[in-house]
Amino acid sequence: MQPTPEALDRLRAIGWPDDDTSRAALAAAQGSRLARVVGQHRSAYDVATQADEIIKVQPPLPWTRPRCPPENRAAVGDWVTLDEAGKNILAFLPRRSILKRGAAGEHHRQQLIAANVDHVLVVVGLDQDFNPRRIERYLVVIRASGADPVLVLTKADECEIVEDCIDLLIEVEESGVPIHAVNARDAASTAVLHPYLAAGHTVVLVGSSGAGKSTLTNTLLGREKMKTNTVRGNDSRGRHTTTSRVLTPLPQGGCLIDTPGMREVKFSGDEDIVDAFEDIEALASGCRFRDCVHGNEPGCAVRAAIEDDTLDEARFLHFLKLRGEVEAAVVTQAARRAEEALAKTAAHKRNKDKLGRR
Ligand SMILES: Nc1nc2c(ncn2[C@@H]2O[C@H](COP(=O)(O)OP(=O)(O)OP(=O)(O)O)[C@@H](O)[C@H]2O)c(=O)[nH]1
Ligand SMILES: [Mg+2]
Ligand SMILES: [Zn+2]
Repeated sequence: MQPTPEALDRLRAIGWPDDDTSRAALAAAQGSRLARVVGQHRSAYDVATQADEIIKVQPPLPWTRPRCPPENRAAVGDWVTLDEAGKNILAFLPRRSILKRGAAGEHHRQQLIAANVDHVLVVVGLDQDFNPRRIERYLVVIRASGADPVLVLTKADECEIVEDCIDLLIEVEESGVPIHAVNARDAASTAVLHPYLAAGHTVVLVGSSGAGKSTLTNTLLGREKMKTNTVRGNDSRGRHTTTSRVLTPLPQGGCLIDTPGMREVKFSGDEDIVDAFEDIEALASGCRFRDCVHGNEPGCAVRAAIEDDTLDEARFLHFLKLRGEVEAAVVTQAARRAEEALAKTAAHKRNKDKLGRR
């Protein structure tokens, strides 16, 4: 199945990249129609077949089983193929990128935030939401996604120390992450984000509640599609106004996924801490021992850099903390996968026994 030129135009408007990889994926897929997941409900999906046509479709049966790991089901941003009637999803196409985190409380499962995005915009308010340590946490998660991080600092219009805040993000900036300070309510100001929103491109917005994700969505879209709400005066906290992930095609040609505010950025176990702390990794290449963990080993270049003030000690301590969390997440994820494999084998055996008795 390859789209006709007219169909291709319609697919471009919902973010179809039409590159070699996606064409090959489509050629290998079964199904009669290609659609993109724009919303996900308990038992159904909203998919778009073109910018102004959204239909409700049913997932394949295995996805509805409680044991089905979230990463095996479609997420918002995924490309899916539909059956002849256009009512059921057959499968999702291989992903270009997948943003996920450790799900809160739920048996160490992963939670998929968005699939097939090119950039992840970390939206942080220049009010009491501003916290460099939390930004580092987001970057660890994003580095594992296959998409590129961009930092969007909102409420620049109400902040008198924008430059000082950006100065606190020197390591982030030096690691190549673009930083934009904007007024999310003002279209002229948010125009700096248009380069991320060209046809065939998709971005996802992540950040705490009240950071301005939906405000940004509405301004870029040019109308009030998403509900927004004021933040609490004493601590700038939002009210968890957005409750589900929504993909919206934008007039700029690209697509944007708005998400609910995150209370916690938990690791899934797929992260590689080193990717997000390139400065520390570069220093570590000068350690005497290749497997130096920068504890008490002799000849540790990282500790030497802290001594002579070329590395901020607080950043190093945060690196150690996050490294510990990622390691713990790797262990729990391995345990969960083993448990799932066991459950699968047991179910398989039960089925065989049943058949044997017949
Ligand atoms: N002055 C100013 N206010 C902003 C800006 N961005 C967002 N706000 C305000 O901040 C409040 C929260 O914005 P929302 O867009 O609802 O925040 P959100 O990130 O979508 O929050 P959740 O949906 O709860 O996750 C609203 O009152 C917005 O008007 C900005 O750049 N400048
Ligand atoms: Mg919102
Ligand atoms: Zn070392």
